[in-house]
Amino acid sequence: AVQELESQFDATIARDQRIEPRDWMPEGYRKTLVRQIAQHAHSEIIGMQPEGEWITRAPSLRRKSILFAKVQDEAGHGLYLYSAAETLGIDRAELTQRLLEGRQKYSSIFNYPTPSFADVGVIGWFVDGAAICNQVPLCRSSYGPYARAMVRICKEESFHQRQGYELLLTMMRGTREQREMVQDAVDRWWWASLMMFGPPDDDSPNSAQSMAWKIKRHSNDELRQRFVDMTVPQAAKLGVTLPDPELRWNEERGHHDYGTPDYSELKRVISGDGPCNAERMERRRAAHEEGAWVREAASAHAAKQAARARA
Ligand code: FAQ
Repeated sequence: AVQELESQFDATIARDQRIEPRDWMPEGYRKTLVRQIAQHAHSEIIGMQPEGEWITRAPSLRRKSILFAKVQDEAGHGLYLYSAAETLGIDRAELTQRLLEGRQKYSSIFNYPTPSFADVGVIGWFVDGAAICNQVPLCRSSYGPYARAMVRICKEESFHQRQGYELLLTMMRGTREQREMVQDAVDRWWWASLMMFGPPDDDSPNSAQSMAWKIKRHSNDELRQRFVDMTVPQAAKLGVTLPDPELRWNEERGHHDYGTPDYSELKRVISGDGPCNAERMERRRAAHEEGAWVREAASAHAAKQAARARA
């Protein structure tokens, strides 16, 4: 019987149809999805911190309200993603627990500091730009609830990317000091942004199976290349230099060649030893503890409602 279910599952994947929560799925498929969706959700929530630090210090009311809206969207993305994970039979409380115990990861990129306001612009341009490259194909991911969550998230990410780029265009039209702030932020975020796409293909243990299951649609290196090709003309238009002496157009390949990111740094940051890992986790833990009373009140309220409905 399991064999029959398995061949039905394989046929659904082969036809490019969606797997839905009620469908039978191999345990490995479920596990991989929980791992990837949870990591994605945690990234959105922890990803509120680096830019969030600038909300009280934004240079104008307009910039403050834009930043507020963006960071709030990230909270929303985290919630859609936790909901998508819940359809796989695991709840958000458990996923949060796993994050806090260091058993689940979040994106390496959110472990870097944001010392200047130009970082807000560069995060929008690079980090949201990379997120779009990675997530647009995930709208066609084989698991229905994940793919559908991605559609809405991508629309919002593209607004985020534009707000970052527009902020940088404004700064580049400003003083020499402002232009230097932008270039400095670009220099600090470029390589870390390339590493968001994960290890290179020959060192990516999960890629082959995830691609066979059509959870992932492209390899890490393919998406990284797409991001480089998309970003180079944007950098030229903005008037900044990307900090890679090997970066050049390759006519034959029809792509830009680029240097190799320091993947030992990626490994270090993923394993907890990046510039802000401890700070990010401490803040996340404190927010969770400070929110305990809200969760208790909501559960007590729900229990009361349920008791009333029974009476
Ligand atoms: N950071 O075998 P692979 C955002 C781990 S965007 C940390 O290649 P896979 C929006 C990987 O989990 C950021 N860990 O793995 C935003 C695996 O470890 P495991 C979030 C990384 O899954 C913008 C191991 O290394 N986006 O939040 C990283 O096939 C601005 C081996 O790697 C997503 O999560 C990394 N960079 O491919 C918010 C997108 N790279 O689990 C706020 C969905 C790899 O076996 C502000 N995720 N690892 O212990 C994916 O597409 C994939 O999971 C990849 C990794 C591509 C990230």
